[in-house]
Amino acid sequence: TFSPRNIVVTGGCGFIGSNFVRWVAENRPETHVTVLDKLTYAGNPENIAGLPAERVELVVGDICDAGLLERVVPGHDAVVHYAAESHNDNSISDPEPFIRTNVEGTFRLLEAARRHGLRFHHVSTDEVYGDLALDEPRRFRPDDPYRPSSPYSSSKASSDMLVRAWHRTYGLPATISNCSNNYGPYQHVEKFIPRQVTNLLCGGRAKLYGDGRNVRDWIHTEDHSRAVWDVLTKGRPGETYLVGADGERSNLEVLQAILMAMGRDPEDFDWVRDRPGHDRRYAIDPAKTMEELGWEPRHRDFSEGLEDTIAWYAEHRDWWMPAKEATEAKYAEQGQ
Ligand code: NAD
Ligand code: TDX
Repeated sequence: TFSPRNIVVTGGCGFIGSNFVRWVAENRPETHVTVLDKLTYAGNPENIAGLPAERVELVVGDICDAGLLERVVPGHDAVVHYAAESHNDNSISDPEPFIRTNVEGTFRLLEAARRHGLRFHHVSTDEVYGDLALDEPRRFRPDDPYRPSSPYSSSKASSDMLVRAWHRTYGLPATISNCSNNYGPYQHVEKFIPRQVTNLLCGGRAKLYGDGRNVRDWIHTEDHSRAVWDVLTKGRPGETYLVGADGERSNLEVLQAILMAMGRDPEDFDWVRDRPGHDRRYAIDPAKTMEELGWEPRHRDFSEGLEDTIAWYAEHRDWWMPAKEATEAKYAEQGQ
């Protein structure tokens, strides 16, 4: 196994990256983390506030900045790459930053890792495989063909392909994980679960796209953090590992679970305009990751995880309030 002592975590002030940084600080105290984050609208230094300063350092900057990477990367033994533009709806209204950060940014990081001999772990998404029909008796597997649908997922697919090529051509010791939909604390209010929970906490209404039958495969972000650590330390370079927790649920089911957990009428929500090109269903077969790395999810009770998440948002109004108004104004413009 690989025992990294100094890692760069890109996007470590975002939702999933900050959960990973807090997991490492708590569970792997021998590992120093340098967070490299541009602090876009989605990045918030409060997400990693209060961690021991001798173990976690924040560098504010852009992964597309090759000069900055030359200063930050040397002296580290691995990059764990979370930084991305991550929201499908944003990628439909303005795709350009997705190409820049997700494609060009990954290219710059790969080059820096190659020059300075770092191991590279690339955090990606199940959306690169496209979507499944609701009744298809099949889940995504690592060797499935790439069939991305949106500007977001096609930019992530592009970045995965760069990583595969840098491994094959230059021998860069790189791994990729493709995870399903995460939920948990510190997720931006633009995303499905936090949006509904905070709408209700603000006295607004929940908003469901299309016919509500689209299926997402939910995993608690802490289970994702452990999986990324396992792939980084035990995964085989050149390999792709799928991360999922048997969490398939329709959006309507999730929304009604939120409404009921918050003491509302489960029919009391708005049907809104569908997302263009909306993927129907995602589903992960995590067998390889479980068998090869011994990883398994610990948060197996979705309704418990959801209730904890709702409680977190109820207790952290100061964290999400500043982003709420602008996020909803943008949705209102799009009829969503
Ligand atoms: P997020 O939008 O919450 O966070 C992204 C972070 O990256 C922010 O802190 C932002 O400031 C930073 N960032 C953006 N552009 C940057 C740049 N050019 N340079 C440096 N930092 C930059 O995203 P998230 O939901 O936490 O997702 C993190 C990663 O996990 C992404 O790569 C995403 O594709 C992947 N992923 C997400 C999910 C999910 O359910 N959210 C599932 C699977 C994979
Ligand atoms: O208000 C809403 N109403 C609604 O019905 C929102 C914001 C979303 N939805 C639907 C769209 C999707 O079917 O809920 C589902 C989940 O939506 P998002 O939270 O936007 O997630 P998704 O598009 O599935 O992508 C997420 O998982 C994979 C992350 O945002 C990606 O970064 C990750 O790669």
